[in-house]
Amino acid sequence: MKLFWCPQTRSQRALWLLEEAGVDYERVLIDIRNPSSLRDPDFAKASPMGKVPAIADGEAMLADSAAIAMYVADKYPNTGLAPATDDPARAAYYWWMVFTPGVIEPAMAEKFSGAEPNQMRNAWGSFDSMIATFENGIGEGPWLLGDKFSAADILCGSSACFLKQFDMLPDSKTLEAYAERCMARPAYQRAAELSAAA
Ligand SMILES: N[C@@H](CCC(=O)N[C@@H](CS)C(=O)NCC(=O)O)C(=O)O
Repeated sequence: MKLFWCPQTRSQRALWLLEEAGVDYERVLIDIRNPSSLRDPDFAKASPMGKVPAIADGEAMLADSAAIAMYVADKYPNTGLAPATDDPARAAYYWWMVFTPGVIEPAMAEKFSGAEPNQMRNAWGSFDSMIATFENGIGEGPWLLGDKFSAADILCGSSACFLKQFDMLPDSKTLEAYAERCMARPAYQRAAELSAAA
């Protein structure tokens, strides 16, 4: 499996995911600021919008960190990164797998741009409702599915880390502690080291 990635971007999530999964993969550096990098033919096929991360796994090619996380977690069930399809925890897992692209990121963009929130109109609710829902979801934790770490923690955990990094994390012991738990994971640290060394 090839991972098309660029350090200090959302592709950090895919790197963390593959390090957690412990599967063989090859990293292909894509400099998103250099147009010639975007011409890699496999990357162009895997990522129609020219965005990282993307993967090429034989004939299977796809982009988007959430889609990649679903693909890898289901392809390698032994990694335990997704509850089995007949496990009732799969329901909460689906919800949290789409929470980052569907709610956290648009709410962050709204907040960042200074746009007026409109809870009823906007599919992501508002930044404040996103934070309240996220905190509630972690609850006693340690992970979104309770004791079981899953790919949903890679997506939402990296978002908690981004919120912290961009100084957008409100005064929340729950989210702060969750971000710390994520960053303490050996696979997270390996991914951070790979990124720093690139
Ligand atoms: N929803 C996508 C977003 C990916 C994304 O926006 N990646 C940015 C880097 S953080 C990118 O590749 N930007 C380059 C560009 O759009 O040209 C995901 O989560 O993977």
